[in-house]
Amino acid sequence: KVTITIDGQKLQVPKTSTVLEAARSAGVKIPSLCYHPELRPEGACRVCMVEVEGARSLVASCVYPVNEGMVVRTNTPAVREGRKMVVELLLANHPQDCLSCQRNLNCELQSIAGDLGLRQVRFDGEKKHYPLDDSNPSLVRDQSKCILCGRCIRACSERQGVHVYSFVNRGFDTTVSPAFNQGLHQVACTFCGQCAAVCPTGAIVERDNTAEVWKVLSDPQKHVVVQTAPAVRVALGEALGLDAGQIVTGKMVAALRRLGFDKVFDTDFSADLTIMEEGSEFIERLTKGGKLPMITSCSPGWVNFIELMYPDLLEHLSTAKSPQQMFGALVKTYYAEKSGISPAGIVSVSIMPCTAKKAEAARTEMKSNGHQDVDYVLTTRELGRMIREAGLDFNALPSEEYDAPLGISTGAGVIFGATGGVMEAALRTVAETVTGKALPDIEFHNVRGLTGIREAVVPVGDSKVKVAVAHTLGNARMLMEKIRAGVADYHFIEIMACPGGCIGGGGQPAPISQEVRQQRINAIYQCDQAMTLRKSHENPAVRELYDTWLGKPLGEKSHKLLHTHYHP
Ligand code: HC1
Repeated sequence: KVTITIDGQKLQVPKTSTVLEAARSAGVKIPSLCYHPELRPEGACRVCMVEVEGARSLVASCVYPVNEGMVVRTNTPAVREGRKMVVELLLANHPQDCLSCQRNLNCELQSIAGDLGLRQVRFDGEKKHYPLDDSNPSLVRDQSKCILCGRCIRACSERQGVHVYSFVNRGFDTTVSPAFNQGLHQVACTFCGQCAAVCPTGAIVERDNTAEVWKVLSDPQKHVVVQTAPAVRVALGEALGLDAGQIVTGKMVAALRRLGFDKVFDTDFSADLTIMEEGSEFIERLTKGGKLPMITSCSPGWVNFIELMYPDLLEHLSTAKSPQQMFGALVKTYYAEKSGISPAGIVSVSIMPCTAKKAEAARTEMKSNGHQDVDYVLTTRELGRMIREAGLDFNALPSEEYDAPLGISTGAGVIFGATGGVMEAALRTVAETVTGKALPDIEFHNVRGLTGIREAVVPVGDSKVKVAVAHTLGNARMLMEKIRAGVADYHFIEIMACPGGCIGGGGQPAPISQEVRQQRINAIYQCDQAMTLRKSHENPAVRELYDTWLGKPLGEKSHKLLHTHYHP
């Protein structure tokens, strides 16, 4: 530890701290833009400048290390003036269209300008004009709003190991771009949206599909059904002013009804169904000698990643469609038949924490009965905006229940939303199916948590099943390299593209920190504990589906509707 003084306050801080970390640990607020607590600091924007006694000029606190006896001032006329100047220069060539920007009221540049009391921009700089990159179903990039903080570059490289972005050109012409200025659909982008999750401005955002959804909601000829992903219920509140980790399932259902959806269903139902299919596939591979380790296939960012980076390992992927897609397939077939509504008149919408889900739904093979399984995917943030646009007082809404039967689910379905949850849900069912006996304890704590890669050996009947769980694509890459090298002795692996699993998805309300992820995860397990049924094979609606319509897991109908293939 070293002793430093910040604004007259004596502090003991770790000697490896930067001035910014030391200040923030003492509750001293220093604005920052290029700095992100989970990414390597770069010191590029200089908004975090402070005065350090003895230094020749103001210093960027995010990269300036502390040392014994250091005296720091964060609020002097020179500091305030310097920060204002930096922000004015950023605004001088920033489009002044805040009121119509998707990030209005949730933009870090806007908040800092507000906090600094900026009332005029003294410079009228030349504006940058770049074409929008809206070449893909998931993300839209507007480089004219980019402030060159480089957070997207670092998130994509350090966290995801994908390296789509880099700085290109020099001086005023510097931009952040994929190689050769190509569109995201032309490069190895997985559409995970972690770039959008860390972007401080509106330079990278989800493709907004709310207008299309409003349109079908007001069309009396359309029967519009909606499914909500497990992780949305523990994060939507944040988009509407509530604290992180609030469980808002009932209010969300009520809000969706008020928005005009004809049926409000739950992706948790088809998460249970996924366990039936994927669990049976795993047992079959284990007992009859299929490709192992089997790897989960529900995270579309991850599926894109393995298709792009490890096509030689695609046989390891479960062929089960994701819960979103299984759900969509059932809506246009089972539900259409049961309710007597023509599939052509049904619009299937899903609310997801994920930007890659938009691209997944648009895949050409994701069709049943000749109809696209899922017509529109909205992120949690888009749903938040629709609720605000409709003028609903979210907090005052009553708690309502999902519609039956596709809204009936178990605790195993909801834990899909947290890293390790799919594995735990699968183990609950696989262990009981293999042994025919009830598990004494259904909670598998060794696959939970936020460690990047977790491993466990789980007794299943007479065998010992070795499992691994990874979140973020950087960690996924480590496991894939082990498989490629022939040194992975796992039977079953769960991979989720985003940090923390879907609760930390690229479509969730920002900002997301490790603390926020933990709060959302705690909420997910609370939802599980509150359920009467907590194992997928006990879901009565899933049982009825198999008994009356689908036959058995991995049966002919399941194969046609609920399984898929991949593109090397
Ligand atoms: Fe997910 Fe899944 S858990 S992928 O994270 O398997 O997005 O929440 O909906 O499909 O169920 C996302 C979440 C989600 C699917 C499920």
